[in-house]
Amino acid sequence: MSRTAIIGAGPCGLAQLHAFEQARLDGADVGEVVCFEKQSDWGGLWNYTWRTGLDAHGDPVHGSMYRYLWSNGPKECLEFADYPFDEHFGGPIPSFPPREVLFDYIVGRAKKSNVRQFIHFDTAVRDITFDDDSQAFEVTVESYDDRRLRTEAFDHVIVATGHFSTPNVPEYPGFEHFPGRILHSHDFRDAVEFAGKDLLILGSSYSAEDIALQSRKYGARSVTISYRTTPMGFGWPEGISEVPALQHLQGRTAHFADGTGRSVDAIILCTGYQHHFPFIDPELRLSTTNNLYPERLYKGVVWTANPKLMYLGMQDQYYTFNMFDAQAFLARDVVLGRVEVPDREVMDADIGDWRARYADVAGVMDQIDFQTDYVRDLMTMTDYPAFDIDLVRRHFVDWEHDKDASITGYRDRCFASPCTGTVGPAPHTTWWDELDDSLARFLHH
Ligand code: FAD
Ligand code: NA7
Repeated sequence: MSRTAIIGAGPCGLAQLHAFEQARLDGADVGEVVCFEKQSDWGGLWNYTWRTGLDAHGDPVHGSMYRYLWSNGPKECLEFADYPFDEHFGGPIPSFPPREVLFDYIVGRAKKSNVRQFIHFDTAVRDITFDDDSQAFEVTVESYDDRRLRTEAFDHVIVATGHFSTPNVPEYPGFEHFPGRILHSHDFRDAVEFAGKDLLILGSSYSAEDIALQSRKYGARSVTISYRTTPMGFGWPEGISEVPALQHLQGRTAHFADGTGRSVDAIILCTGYQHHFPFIDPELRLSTTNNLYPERLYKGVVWTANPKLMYLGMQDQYYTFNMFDAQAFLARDVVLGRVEVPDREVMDADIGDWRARYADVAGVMDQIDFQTDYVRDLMTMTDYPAFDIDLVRRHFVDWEHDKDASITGYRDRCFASPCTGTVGPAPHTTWWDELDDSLARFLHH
């Protein structure tokens, strides 16, 4: 019997288990599918943890999500094509739910497809190698229960461990003498900690934008955002401003490239993450920056040097859950032999074509079109149910315009489902005024 290992039970790993289960229900022989998850529950980043640093077992904490995190894109852009929001919540809900609501949705489909039985929780994958003689992978895992290592053979391995967990932590002159807290966004948990403080944030992407906004929303006295390359340029609310690159610190005072300086109490490094997979043999290990089309992955999924190895969700992400689904259906069909992987040269040429197009991508609208076409391409390869992807593309474009119009108001907008057409109602309280991020408050106010 063929054996497939899935590493991680976050949105990607759960999408993979779901994809196999759909095939099994249709009568396919999917062999044995085993998922290893180092945390004690599923949901990946959406499974909130208060912990930072090391987990209870001495491993790095996976979670990077924080309190008061509302979806930063319309939920309609990530809807599972085969499990609409209407089905899960029994009626329309607003377009920008908080984390707990999206966690509930992700887990809802996983419960419906009854995949928990395939997951070994509290089990960390420590090593993955490929044995040329047996043409199988050797996967070494450690169970936290007894701390024993065991090695099992698998015909296919699907890596779904995410890439927003290992922080990229730069150092600037003066950090070592700064008389306040310096942390990476990976370790940020509760904005209330910074109430009344003057905060410096480094970075100009999603984490910088969101952590700046919510720090101010929950009471920071001022937030200064320092960009390295390009400012975000939103119409920031009073108390938030953008300045050029940090040069150095002198005591509490941060000095910037335009010659200005600010006294700050704490520094949050929203400087992104590393694709870091120390548990994979270097020969099999994806090494890439955070971009929309990593090298060496055919269709963004199949490891060209050994197509029995696949990676999910390794791209930078506009699309999330529905893209993960489309990838998982492809990975499943490669395992089942329903999709034939072409020769290495053909795969390399295909990757070359995508990356050549990516080199010409300029700006967010091009990026949205690029990833839309990528997902569209994936969907031609499997029977993942159709959804109105042109509508999703338009939603992303509108969302970008909404953010430019009001960075504090874009989460109050309403979008139509690409699966059911249902339009999300306006939230009962505008996002800027809403402090309670609980599911109960969001759904049952
Ligand atoms: P993850 O969610 O990271 O899950 C990976 C799983 O693999 C984890 O459960 C982990 O414990 C497990 N794992 C890792 N290593 C091992 C190992 N060695 N052995 C066993 N198990 C292992 N997306 C959106 O659509 N909307 C948002 O609003 C949004 N906000 C975000 C906010 C933050 C702060 C971050 C960091 C990301 C956000 N994202 C958002 C993007 C997010 O990447 C995806 O939504 C999604 O969580 C990715 O799923 P994944 O399964 O690839 O990875
Ligand atoms: P991103 O999107 O990878 O962005 C990383 C940011 O960090 C980006 O603005 C970089 O600036 C900046 N950066 C990187 N290194 C440095 C140094 N040394 N100094 C200053 N600035 C630096 O990561 P995010 O955490 O924002 O987002 C990741 C996910 O989390 C995303 O999916 C969200 O949904 C939540 P650059 O433009 O390269 O100059």
